[in-house]
Amino acid sequence: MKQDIVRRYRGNPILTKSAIPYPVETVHNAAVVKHGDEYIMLFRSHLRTGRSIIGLARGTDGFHFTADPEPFLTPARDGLFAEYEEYGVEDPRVTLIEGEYLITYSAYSRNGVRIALAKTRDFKHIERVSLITQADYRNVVIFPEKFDGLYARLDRPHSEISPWSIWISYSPDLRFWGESRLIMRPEQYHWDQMKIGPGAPPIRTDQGWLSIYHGVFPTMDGSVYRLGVALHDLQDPARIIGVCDSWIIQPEDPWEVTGYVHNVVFTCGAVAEPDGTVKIYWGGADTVMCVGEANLSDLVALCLDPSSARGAAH
Ligand code: BMA
Repeated sequence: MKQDIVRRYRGNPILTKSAIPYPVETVHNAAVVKHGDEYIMLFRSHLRTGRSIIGLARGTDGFHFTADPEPFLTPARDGLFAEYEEYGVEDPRVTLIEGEYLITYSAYSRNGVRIALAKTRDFKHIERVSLITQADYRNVVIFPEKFDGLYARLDRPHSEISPWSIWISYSPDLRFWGESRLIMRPEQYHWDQMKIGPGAPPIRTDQGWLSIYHGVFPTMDGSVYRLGVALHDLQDPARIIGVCDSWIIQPEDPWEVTGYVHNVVFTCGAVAEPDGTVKIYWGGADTVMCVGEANLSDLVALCLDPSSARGAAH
């Protein structure tokens, strides 16, 4: 039998609400990074109000995690951030750049959803920096390197005219972002036809930046969230070199098929290991956290090989 491109960890799900020392209903859509000897996981949890907070769990092997006694990030209580986080904080992504971990997360309020940026060096002290989008944006992932002196991010604005697509934007200082362009759109009558969005922060490989993104397909039984891969040019990340035509993982395990939202695998983080593998973390059915492993070179090949790639520039 042909081996799956993403090898699910046999111990999935790796983190569930029963392991969290404060009351939560879900543990999902987590960012994961290596910090010193530890893997740090920032996960989203629904409270019984239906609003979300962000917790922290840590471990040493990337598979076993223990949650800290208190949540990591809850809605701000005063100032500008309070105004925009009133309905909760969701789906964190973390990028290490120049010694600082940049955390982007969705801030929900009566004004809509926008993206906030916070930073930390040690996952103890966290500083909110700026609200870096207007309303109707989600899924901001920052590249771990600058391009011609500018920070770069992939993002996903909402539109009533165009299917929701992946855009790129640049910034000199992480506060002011511009030069925005649409760089990848959903494909008609295809697993990602309804909308796509950035997932894990891009990973540098010799052949390009590997982006693991999500794509959504509408069915008579609701939407199905799956993950795909695309490769961006190393010097010019706005240039897509190749996209795998197929998804790399779809909801199959019972905790991915059934849960708070059925049929969802959704990633906010992946960790590239020195041995050429990558640990991909995903939320199952917006309820639990899962992990799987893949070879980076296999994912790159899927984007580039004529037998599996969709081709250049969508
Ligand atoms: C998206 C976001 C994600 C969620 C997914 C599936 O729109 O809300 O946080 O995992 O839907 O419900």
